[in-house]
Amino acid sequence: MARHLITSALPYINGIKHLGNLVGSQLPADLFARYMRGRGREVLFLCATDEHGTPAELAATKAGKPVEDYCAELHEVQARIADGFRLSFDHYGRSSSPQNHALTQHFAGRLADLGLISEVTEKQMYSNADGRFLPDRYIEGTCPNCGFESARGDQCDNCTKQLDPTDLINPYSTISGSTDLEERETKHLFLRQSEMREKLQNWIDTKADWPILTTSIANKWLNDGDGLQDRGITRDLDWGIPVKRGAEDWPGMEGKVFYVWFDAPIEYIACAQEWVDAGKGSDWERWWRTDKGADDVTYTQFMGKDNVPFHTLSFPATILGSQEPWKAVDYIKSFNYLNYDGGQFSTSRGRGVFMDQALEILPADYWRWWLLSHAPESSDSEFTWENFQQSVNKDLADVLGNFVSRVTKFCRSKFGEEVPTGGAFGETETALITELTTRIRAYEDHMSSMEVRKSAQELRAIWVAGNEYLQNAAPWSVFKTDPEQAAAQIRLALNLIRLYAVLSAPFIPDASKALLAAMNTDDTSWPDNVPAALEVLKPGHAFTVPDVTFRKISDEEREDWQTRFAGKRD
Ligand code: B3M
Ligand code: ZN
Repeated sequence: MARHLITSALPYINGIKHLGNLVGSQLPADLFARYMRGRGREVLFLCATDEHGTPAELAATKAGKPVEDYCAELHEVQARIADGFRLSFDHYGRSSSPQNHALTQHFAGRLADLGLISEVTEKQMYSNADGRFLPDRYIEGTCPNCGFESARGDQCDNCTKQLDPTDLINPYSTISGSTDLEERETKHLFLRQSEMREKLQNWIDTKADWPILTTSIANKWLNDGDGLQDRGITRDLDWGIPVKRGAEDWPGMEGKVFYVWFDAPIEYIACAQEWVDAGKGSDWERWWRTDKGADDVTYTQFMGKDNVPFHTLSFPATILGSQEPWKAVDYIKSFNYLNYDGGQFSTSRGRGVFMDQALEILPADYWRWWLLSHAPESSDSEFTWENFQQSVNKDLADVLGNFVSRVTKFCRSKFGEEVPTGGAFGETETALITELTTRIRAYEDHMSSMEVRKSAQELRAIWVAGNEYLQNAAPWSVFKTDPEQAAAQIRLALNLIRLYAVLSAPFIPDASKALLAAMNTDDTSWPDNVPAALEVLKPGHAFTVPDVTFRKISDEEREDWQTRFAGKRD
């Protein structure tokens, strides 16, 4: 049976992520991992904190802490919050791990041996006021491509173009704000991506099934202007993985570190080693080496669109370039941006809801449901409090929650807290089973092709079908004339609750658990056969009426939150 290696883009260590970050990678990756496990597939789901580069250094300086301490602390914070959102990583690693140091240095040595790394003496921006070079996020200015005024030295957030600090118009230091900058010579390593252009183009051309969003970005960088550019993979920074050629020193590169985007994707592999070294797994090579069994692994990556160039070009240049039998990605699922209430989420301005705050106001399932059912797949999407309130109140409270409560309470009052005996299924039941069968097969298709919104829509339709059945069957009136038939109807409805728990688990894992507990079963078998799945809970099986599955959001709460998250987080 196919095994699934799943990775989410690695969140930067520099603070707590907002809901836009969450829905762009970690959350849909979790949905897919949970679904595949639910279908009985073997899954290795990995994520880690991305700890190097200027984002980490800048955040540590701001927090007044040594960067190692800052990273260790924020890793724990992010791991705890990920847990709060029920992100079911098999391992949550750290790109600063010894495993990643060794592997990154290995790749650099290997690529150098194969002539794919060049040493270039180049001009970099030096700040006289700060007494240092200003790589990447230490420098900002106007984007030469789109005119965006706070483009960073490594990439423009507005148009996603990868930049060099020297490309920026009107540059300034983000440390001191100084514009007293000059170009000074320094030596760096470059990955000769231009040499790899054809190999990469051929590889991308085999990916006809990838989302257009993914391949169009890759093709743009492969073919724009002069074609794929060589990329600097080292930096004049203190914090990072020291530049070495395998285990050997690299003459002339003393005191320099690898560029964060060189070592971060390598952490996808190193993370599997960490997983083994932490005693959670026994063999990482069977997931990552095609000569050690990884040939039957399907590898899927999840990320926001701004990360696509690095995953379709830079990282593949590293692993294909090494000519070693590494497992390459099979499918890249990329996302557009989630906006916040008429603007953008902004980490620097504290605009929007951050992961820790979200969990302070409502449990994870409420957020998971809204975010996934509104995932920015075909275009950017927008979070508004009205929309959030409406989806929670309708989908979760009225449709799913209400079904559970009506069925279990009615049963308790008429038949007691056990699955009633007697009666038989008739036409209405057969019709429901037919509809559910069609819908469940459609849900499976959408889930396995990672169509997140369509999956959510189908799941909701499956919940609605149960409600409509209950409405039409009306066991509360049938009971007065034909208690046997009402018993059969309620038996079916109780079984539907278990079925809903199984199908909904990837979206709302906590509610799913609570429903299974109330139904007093740990049978999570997938409904390959729907009629059989609706007879798992036998007559006489005891259950309990669960607490409120989902509560409604009031207008006062909505207004209060709207004001609270409008800006300036302290
Ligand atoms: N940390 C960028 C981001 O969080 C970056 C992803 C790395 S994936 C190897 O958006
Ligand atoms: Zn731009």
